Amino acid sequence: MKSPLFLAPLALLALSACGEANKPAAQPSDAAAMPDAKPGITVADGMLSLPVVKGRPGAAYFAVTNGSAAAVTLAAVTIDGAAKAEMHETKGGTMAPLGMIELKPGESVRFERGGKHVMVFDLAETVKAGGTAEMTLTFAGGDKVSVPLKVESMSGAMDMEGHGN
Ligand SMILES: [Cu+2]
Repeated sequence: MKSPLFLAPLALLALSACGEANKPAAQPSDAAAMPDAKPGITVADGMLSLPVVKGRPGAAYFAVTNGSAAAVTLAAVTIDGAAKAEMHETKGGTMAPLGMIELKPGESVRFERGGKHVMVFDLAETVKAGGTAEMTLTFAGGDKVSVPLKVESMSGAMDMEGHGN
């Protein structure tokens, strides 16, 4: 005669015993479970260059500096409003995907036109010149750093990343 429903009233009791039971979305443990912002990492000159032709990829540029005492590894880049972002490097007029990038203590890496860059695919209509888009750098181990990118339109002459599309 055991009913599986027997446990349900107990669970409700346990919840309301916590006191302010009216805020189910804000558990204190959620904040503790979030990845910490990577300490000592700074990002400067963040910029998102919109594609000249709608539907083609844009490119993001920034400089990241490891001000911590340990080497860090930049594993991935994501940008709000973009379906996908990839780290690339242009060399001799052609472009190749970049793997993870290690930064030793004190080291900076600059993503810039004609060099390392982040290719940004399928940008949403909401990403407009004059606005901002949030970029998140994810490091090996799961730490993240988010910064706003200044969104700018790219002049045709500067569309030189060599992707041939
Ligand atoms: Cu590229």
